[in-house]
Amino acid sequence: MTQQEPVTSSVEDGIALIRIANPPVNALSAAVRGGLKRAAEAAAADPAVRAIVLAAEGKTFIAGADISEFGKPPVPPSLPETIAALESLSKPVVAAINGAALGGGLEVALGCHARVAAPSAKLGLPEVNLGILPGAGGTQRLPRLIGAAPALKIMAEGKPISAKEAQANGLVDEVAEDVVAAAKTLALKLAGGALPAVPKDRTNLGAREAFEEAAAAILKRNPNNPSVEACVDAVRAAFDKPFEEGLAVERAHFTRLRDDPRSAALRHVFFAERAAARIPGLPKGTAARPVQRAAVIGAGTMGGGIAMCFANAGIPVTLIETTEENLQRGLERVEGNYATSVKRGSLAEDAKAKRMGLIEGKVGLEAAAGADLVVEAVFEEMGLKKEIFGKLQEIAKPGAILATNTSYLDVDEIAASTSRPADVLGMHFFSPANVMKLLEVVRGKETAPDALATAMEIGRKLAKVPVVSGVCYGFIGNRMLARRTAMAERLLLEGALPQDVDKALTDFGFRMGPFAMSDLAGIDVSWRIRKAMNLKTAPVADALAEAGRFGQKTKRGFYDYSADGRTGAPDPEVATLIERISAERGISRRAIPQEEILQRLLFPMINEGARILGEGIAARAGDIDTVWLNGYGWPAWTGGPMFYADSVGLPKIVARLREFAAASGDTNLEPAALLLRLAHEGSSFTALDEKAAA
Ligand code: TC6
Repeated sequence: MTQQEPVTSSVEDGIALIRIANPPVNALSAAVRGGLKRAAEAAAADPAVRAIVLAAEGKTFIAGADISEFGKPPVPPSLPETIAALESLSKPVVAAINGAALGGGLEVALGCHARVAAPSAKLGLPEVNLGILPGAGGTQRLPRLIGAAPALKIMAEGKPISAKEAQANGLVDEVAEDVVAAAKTLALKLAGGALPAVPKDRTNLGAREAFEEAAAAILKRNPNNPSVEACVDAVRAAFDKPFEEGLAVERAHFTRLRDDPRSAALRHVFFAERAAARIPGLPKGTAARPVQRAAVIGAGTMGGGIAMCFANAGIPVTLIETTEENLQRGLERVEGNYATSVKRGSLAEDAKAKRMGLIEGKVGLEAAAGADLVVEAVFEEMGLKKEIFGKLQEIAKPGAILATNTSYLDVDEIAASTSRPADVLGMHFFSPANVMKLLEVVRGKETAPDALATAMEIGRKLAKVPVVSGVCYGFIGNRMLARRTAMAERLLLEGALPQDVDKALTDFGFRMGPFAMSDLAGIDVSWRIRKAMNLKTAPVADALAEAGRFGQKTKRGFYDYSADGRTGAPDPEVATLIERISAERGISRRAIPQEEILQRLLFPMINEGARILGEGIAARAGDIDTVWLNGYGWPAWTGGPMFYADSVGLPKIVARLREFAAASGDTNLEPAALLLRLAHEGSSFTALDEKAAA
């Protein structure tokens, strides 16, 4: 089979129609760049060509540079050279933007003389999300086209704008359903006249003060973000330097950032998230079951949040409770959450009404009968869950998916309480469910392939990042978290204070440390669970809870919140309490260096991640990273726990774990078999994933 040329060109009625066809998203691979440059040169040389239209096949215009080429030796022509070839043509080039024009894709369109976009098209410069900045003229052309302040906003936020917005700010000249036809008409109109290229001077930049004001606000919102800082610097160069010199400033930032390990980590994040959507072992062509209507059992904080996810995605949902009173309380909480969004300006009043209209409250399990997907979100109590699933086998439609939102419990045991275990799986949302992006989809041993495919597809429809996990206590995320939690307590007993432990993690890049998090969630929640299970694993947290220090809600927990109810201050009383518990246990306290604290918190989690991978609970190391990045606030520019482990070096982690295990006598800290093997072979988690994908 001959491979289709990624760029083709045909001439008709004086117009050269250059088409890009490089599925799935028309990324600007070396072959596309080469094809574009040759097509531009051929159009320039052909006397029959009066104008050029640049179009693309599929639903995307161009998704940008081919990210998989970063980190490999560059292949000419470069993207700036390719764009220069289009821009320097003496015949008009019009971009027909049929779908997303992102990054280098928008930069190609900016190198054209005019742009027509479909109403559904999205235009953006999302490079900051990959730790870089636009590197093919975007930082110089966009400000000169629409003004420096609005251009900086687009590139620093990394969020695409709609065709309508792009027309309003002058980025596109026309919005049309049939972009190719409209672009042809426009191209012929421009032929023979002066070409409306992006001005190379300061005409359109706007007021310098407005730019500096916008830049200061953006830098404040994005502290220590090298990509955003580079965007500001490059756009500022548009005021201070001629066009070509501005391009050089941009290029220098681009190559520096592209070669920074933080950008490599963010590229890993991009591909890991997409790889997580592929389910190993799923028969080819497995189709998802249709889901027209959902039901959520339990209108607590979690159940209400899950119902909101369905309503936000336009899927009607029945929210089910046992009593009218509980139901009303749940519905009021949902309404209150939407009202807060309206007040903040992130949701229109009519959109709120529409979403509330999609949520129907009902008392009694029978109301689940109409749903294609039922999500149970009641207390973490096996008996209760089994009872519900037992009843659902009669109530739910044949073929309806029966999902549990359990965070820890055995999905196989729950599935065994029904006569239809093939329909059962876990859909583990994270709190607050309407905000957090992670969805762990738990595959039971009997779960049918199409049930799994359905949960993954629905997850994406709910704007979540779904990751498949096998069945084990705590699944991927909470199982690893348990290692960190246990170690955090141990560090307190050995000499650290809550603020020392939290600081190690916030300095690493987490928004919050484990103790500040505990105070926010409520220390009493896990205390009650430990009491019920007769666990003595967290003596400090238990002592605080017993003293009525439940965290922010009682103004005291690991920290003192008496100042404003939200800002935690270190509390000498807590230090005294911890010192007392250490003394009672005969532990002589010592000052623990920050680096040791960090390693003792992170390395046991990585070790548990290796076990999870070794047991096949997670299919890829990248899946584990995706879980931690989207559900637990792991800093993206380190790539997630397993990618970070590779960057630290697996032999170093093995050596430190052995030291921790020897010092504590805790066999859990002994390096996992898979970690040992990879370290011994000089391999890495990344290499393991690559081998599995090949
Ligand atoms: C840049 O342009 C810098 C320029 C300066 C140079 C000097 N490259 O997301 P999906 C793959 S930086 C390579 O699931 P959707 C993706 O991995 C770039 N591959 O689809 C997946 O592959 P798989 C700036 C890419 O419909 C498949 O395409 N641009 C690229 O939900 C489908 O992807 C961006 O950051 C790429 N650029 O969303 C935009 N893009 O099937 C990145 C996608 O083997 N892309 N793939 O797993 C996106 O935001 C989205 O893909 C989308 C389509 C909105 C275009």
